[in-house]
Amino acid sequence: MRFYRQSYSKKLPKNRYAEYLPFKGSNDKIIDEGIAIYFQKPHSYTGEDVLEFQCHGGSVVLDLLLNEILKSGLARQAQAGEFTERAFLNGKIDLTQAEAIADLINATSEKAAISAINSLQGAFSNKIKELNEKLIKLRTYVEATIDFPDESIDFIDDGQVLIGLNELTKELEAIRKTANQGVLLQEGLRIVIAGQPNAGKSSLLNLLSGKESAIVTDIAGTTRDVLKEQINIDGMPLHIIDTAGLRNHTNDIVEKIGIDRAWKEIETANRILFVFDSTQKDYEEQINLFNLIKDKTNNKIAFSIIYNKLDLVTDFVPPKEFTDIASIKISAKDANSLDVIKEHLKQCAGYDNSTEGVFSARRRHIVSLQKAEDHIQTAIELIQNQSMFELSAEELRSTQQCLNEILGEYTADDLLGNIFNTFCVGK
Ligand SMILES: Nc1nc2c(ncn2[C@@H]2O[C@H](COP(=O)(O)OP(=O)(O)OP(=O)(O)O)[C@@H](O)[C@H]2O)c(=O)[nH]1
Ligand SMILES: [Mg+2]
Repeated sequence: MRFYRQSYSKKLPKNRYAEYLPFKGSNDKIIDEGIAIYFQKPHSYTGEDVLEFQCHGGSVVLDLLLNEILKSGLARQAQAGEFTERAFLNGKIDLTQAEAIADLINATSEKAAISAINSLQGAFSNKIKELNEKLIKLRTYVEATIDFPDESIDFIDDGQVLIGLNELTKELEAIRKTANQGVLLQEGLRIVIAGQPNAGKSSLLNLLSGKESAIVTDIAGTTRDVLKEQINIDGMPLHIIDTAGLRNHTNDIVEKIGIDRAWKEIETANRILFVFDSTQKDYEEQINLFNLIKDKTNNKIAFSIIYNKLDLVTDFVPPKEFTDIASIKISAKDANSLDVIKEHLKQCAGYDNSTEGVFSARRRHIVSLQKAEDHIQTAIELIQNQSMFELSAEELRSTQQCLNEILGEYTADDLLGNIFNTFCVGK
């Protein structure tokens, strides 16, 4: 900022015009030359006065310029996400749009980027705002029955309010489903491959990643450390984690550490692919291992059983203990199995191929939408069963609160802190 003032006799460039000029340091020496643009409030990203410099690339020039600016005392380095936070606080964007900016920057697939752009353009917020308006209308009728208990309110009497509330529930549900797709596109899934040594876990990782990411040998205990690969299936990001084969009887210190690490990864998985060595005659050990994983994860994580090495066995009969668990039969050595696994993972995640109308969303949105649905449902029951309008009105107030939370109205400071901390510096 300092150079700019010196070279222009302390005058700012014309509002919203790109001016080419030298950037001078405090000793009057030219550090670089480039473009300065002045955005007068409120027509800037943050809604405040902003002066932007565009200089040549390269970290040294950038550092020199930045140091001069900081030395001038006229500016300080922004916190992570501070520009976007200011834009939000100044009412330029709502919270879902602010989050969409971070999602756009972090998008790992084209579909994820498209969904973030849609949110940034208001696809998600507008839906919530529409719902909010409908809700306010319905609330008015319910509140009126409390304020004027002796009057007959037509909309209540002819059941229109209940019809409206039921419609609202359906709309909320539809938005939650689309939002779920948005979360999947942004976050993806953490998939941990687990099983006995030699079951073919690393071969599965290699098949999924399309390269020799892991060493594969017929020696049990080949993988000792955790191996991670990121892939995407039709735009859905998957974080695939290969782990050391799980067994008790090993004296190898390195392998033991690997097994400890494997357990840590298993505990934080969204889904565990339990690789089953179908060539083993006796299933008992693998069934016991599966049950151990299930117990250790408190039965909270979803499983897929991957029956592997099917190319080596004829007339394979899966253990009856696994009948109710999602499963596929593959050969990790056969490239044709790749489509089978991908289809299975998409199906398990509930991933919809089409991105028609999809918008980026966060887990906190899903939680708020679910809470809003629950409150409306209770409100409906209270009216339907006992005409308890006061309690029902309270539930509808809470519904609105949940919707407002999504847009960032009345949002707790610590939540805002969490959201903007995830941004990179300079946005
Ligand atoms: N024929 C056949 N061989 C397979 C298949 N999957 C894996 N193998 C072989 O089985 C052996 C073990 O495979 P890995 O992928 O290293 O098994 P792992 O589960 O990672 O083993 P650890 O890292 O020791 O726990 C290797 O010789 C692989 O080539 C398969 O589907 N068919
Ligand atoms: Mg391995």
